[in-house]
Amino acid sequence: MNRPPLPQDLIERENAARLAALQDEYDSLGRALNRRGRSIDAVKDKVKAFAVAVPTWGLGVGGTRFAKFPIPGEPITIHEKLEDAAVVNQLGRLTPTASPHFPWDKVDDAAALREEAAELGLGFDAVNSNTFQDQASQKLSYKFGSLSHTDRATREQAVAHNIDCIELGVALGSKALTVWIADGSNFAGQQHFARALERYLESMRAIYAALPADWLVFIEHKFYEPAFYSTVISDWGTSFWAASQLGPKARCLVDLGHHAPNTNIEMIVSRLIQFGKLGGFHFNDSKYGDDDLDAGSVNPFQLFLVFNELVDAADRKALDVAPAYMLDQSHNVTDPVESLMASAMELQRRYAQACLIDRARLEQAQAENDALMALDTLKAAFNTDVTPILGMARHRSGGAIDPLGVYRWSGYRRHKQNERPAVAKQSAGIV
Ligand code: RM4
Ligand code: MN
Ligand code: MN
Repeated sequence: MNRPPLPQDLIERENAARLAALQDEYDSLGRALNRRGRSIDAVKDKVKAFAVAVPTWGLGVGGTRFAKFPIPGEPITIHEKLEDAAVVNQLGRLTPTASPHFPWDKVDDAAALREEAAELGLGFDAVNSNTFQDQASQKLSYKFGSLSHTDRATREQAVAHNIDCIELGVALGSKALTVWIADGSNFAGQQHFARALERYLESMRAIYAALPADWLVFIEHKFYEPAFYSTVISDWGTSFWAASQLGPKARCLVDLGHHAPNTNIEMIVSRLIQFGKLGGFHFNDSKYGDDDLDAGSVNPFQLFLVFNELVDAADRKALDVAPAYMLDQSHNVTDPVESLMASAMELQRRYAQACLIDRARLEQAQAENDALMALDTLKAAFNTDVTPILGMARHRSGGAIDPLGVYRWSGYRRHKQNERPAVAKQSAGIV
């Protein structure tokens, strides 16, 4: 980090005031874990290596389809967004990459953007294409679909955009493309389900053929919205089928908000691991639909259960590639920097707890059909307060023991008000 956005000595000063208490709590938890046969340092080292990408679009204030309420000092350009992403990473030390969205983040000189990010201590994760909106310069409309459109020329335009994204991603140092399409229908009979999916696959074959050798493509499913009757890539089954047809570089991406309420998402994760097709995640939380709320803010136990599957699979060496972790949230009522820091730490917390699960005890309970003991084993880990482990991991990585406190104390957002023009327009929309 050659150009840290916050003075590092501010972090060190704040840490110095908190270190003795942290060490005391860490040692106490260490003794408790020791009695359970676990080494706190081993868990801390795992936690220290944990990383998740922030979405560039999540750094701006989000909105609903009714309104958006901008905040003073909000980042508008990709340069400002990277600066804010660097704050998230400097304090939390677990979000070293940003996942860009094109054409929103498009710049003329991608190599220069890569350097700019590197100066801030950031790299780039998967690039995201956008064929769910029409751009000013665009010839053909996506109103009735993109990669699965009935019109060949429209499909070709959408394919070309995805290939552009790959090229930009190569210049940025990314290694994956995430494709989410809004294609679908709003009325029964509007679309021939099978033909639409065939057209999608044909388009995806062209995109797949343009992938560099060391790249992956992530297929993101979503069961509704903005198409409210049917979507072309509606669920993990369809995503799995498409990824299987395409080949080994195609994987399924699970956005936690893209399922019907009460869906057993952790089981979907297990299935995709078992079938060798899990590519990555868009973490967020939801109560009703694709709410894009902060990860773990509604259902932290579900998040823990997802990490249970991931840790279990890693222990069994059942993952051929490490799944890509990304946040995909819309921050409508909070400061995005705060939400992203808190969400990333929430993931790290559930991961740490999943590392604490007594797997031998769980396996024995399962073998003996001891349902209560099985749940108790999970709950013993879930109920462990791992805050000192997270704090120590951050401190050892140069981050803040109390990231939220230091961020507020730094007055970062206030300073940015003077540098960044106020957002005049109160437009509705996701970003
Ligand atoms: C979609 C989906 C995509 C994201 C857009 C902004 O619902 O989650 O991943 O790129 O929203
Ligand atoms: Mn998503
Ligand atoms: Mn979504």
